[in-house]
Amino acid sequence: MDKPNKRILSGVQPSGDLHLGNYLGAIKNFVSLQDEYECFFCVVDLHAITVWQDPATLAQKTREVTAAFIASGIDSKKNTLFVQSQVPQHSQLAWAFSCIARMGWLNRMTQFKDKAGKNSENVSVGLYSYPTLMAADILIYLATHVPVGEDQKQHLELTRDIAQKFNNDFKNDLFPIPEPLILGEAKRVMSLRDGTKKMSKSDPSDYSRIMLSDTQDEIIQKIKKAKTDPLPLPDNLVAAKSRPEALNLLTLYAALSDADTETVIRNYAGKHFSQFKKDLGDLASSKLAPISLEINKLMNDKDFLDSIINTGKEKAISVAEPVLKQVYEIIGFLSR
Ligand code: AQP
Repeated sequence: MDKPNKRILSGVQPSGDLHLGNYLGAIKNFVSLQDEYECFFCVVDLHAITVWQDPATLAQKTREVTAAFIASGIDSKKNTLFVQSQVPQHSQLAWAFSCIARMGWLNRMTQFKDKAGKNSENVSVGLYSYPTLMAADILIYLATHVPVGEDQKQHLELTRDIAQKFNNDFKNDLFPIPEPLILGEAKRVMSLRDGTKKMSKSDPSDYSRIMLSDTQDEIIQKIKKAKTDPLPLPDNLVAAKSRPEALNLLTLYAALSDADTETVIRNYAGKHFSQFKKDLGDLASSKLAPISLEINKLMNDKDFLDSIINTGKEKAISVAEPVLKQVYEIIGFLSR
């Protein structure tokens, strides 16, 4: 089997409205990688059901994430765009990996602790074992690189551990040890209501996040109302780092304008938040408006979206199936 040396896999959950963190931490970076890498981008609906999803909404959100990929500039012809549950090899490999991963490894996952909180007896088994499915998502394509936001770094380390243990246990070198690609200025976009909390789909406050579906006015209003402190803007990065809300907004400005955060800090040093928020609101709304418009257009053409999803499924299966076959042989399952 030919081993790729520059192949990417990454995914986004259809678990709610996509927000600026998903865009700047993931989708925008996917766009910049498509010329250099062979890319597989998936809508990870199997991950989404680790928490309750309304069936009708799930189908709609699955198409919406696909539309967001395309609207943000991902070329559906050049890359493989697909829906995770349509490629059964992910789940099949995930089972094998759940027998490779150790309980102690999963017990260390901070995202599970954050998401389960005090409710850990009552959350789904899937929420706990999710990182083994993520490892399968990546390794079923022998992906060498994984673009993720900083929040997913620990899960990728677990993927590397699983790949290594599989290779060692079965004395082979099938799986690459994938590298994270943590790109862009906005590696961890924080909530607009609390600069110490990640911007997230599941935050109960709509004002904590900017959604790709927000109107220009909503974006401007949300930035205007974003939590800040009473001081003028900081004049250096060290000072900004001790003010999480200020740093978050400055980082957003940098990421949206393709500048670095230190340049933005220099340009706004000592100025008032009112002027800066106006500029950031205008910038964010002008960057996101064309994407939101295109998503709406694509969502009105279900047949087109479904044809892309269908082509992606065929392409994904043609790569995943031979890898699964080899895994089964290595493990010692009878050939099918
Ligand atoms: N706040 C963020 N900053 C930077 N990157 C982020 N990502 C998510 N939030 C941020 C990146 O977006 C990609 C897709 O994420 P996901 O939707 O699959 O899962 P998630 O990280 O669990 O996203 P949410 O919004 O926090 O969802 P909920 O609230 O449902 O858990 C990933 O590459 C992620 O790093």
